[in-house]
Amino acid sequence: MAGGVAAAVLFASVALSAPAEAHISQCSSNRACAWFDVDYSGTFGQWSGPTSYLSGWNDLISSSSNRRTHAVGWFTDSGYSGNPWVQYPNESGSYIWPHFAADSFSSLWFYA
Ligand SMILES: [Ca+2]
Repeated sequence: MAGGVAAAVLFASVALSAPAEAHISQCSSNRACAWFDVDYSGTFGQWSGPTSYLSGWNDLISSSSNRRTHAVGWFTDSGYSGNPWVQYPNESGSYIWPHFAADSFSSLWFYA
């Protein structure tokens, strides 16, 4: 009986972790995506082309994902300047201070 309880608890903890993982699936193919919070949570947005100023998103992004077939570059300043953070196809990540990418992206480039 004790083994059955332990198995039930383990199953419950796995089920609880699923929703956080599911958020990354918000990102559609051929898009670059971002979230206000780490671990692909909070306000979600996605882009299908280069964006010289991430209006409404400037210095607010804490995680991002690239579901294109080519790289994207997130830049810490507008107009594709400042420090670049390149993500190759199907790469994702969360950024926490003092990582330079934390709450710093201002523009987004789509590499060919
Ligand atoms: Ca910035």
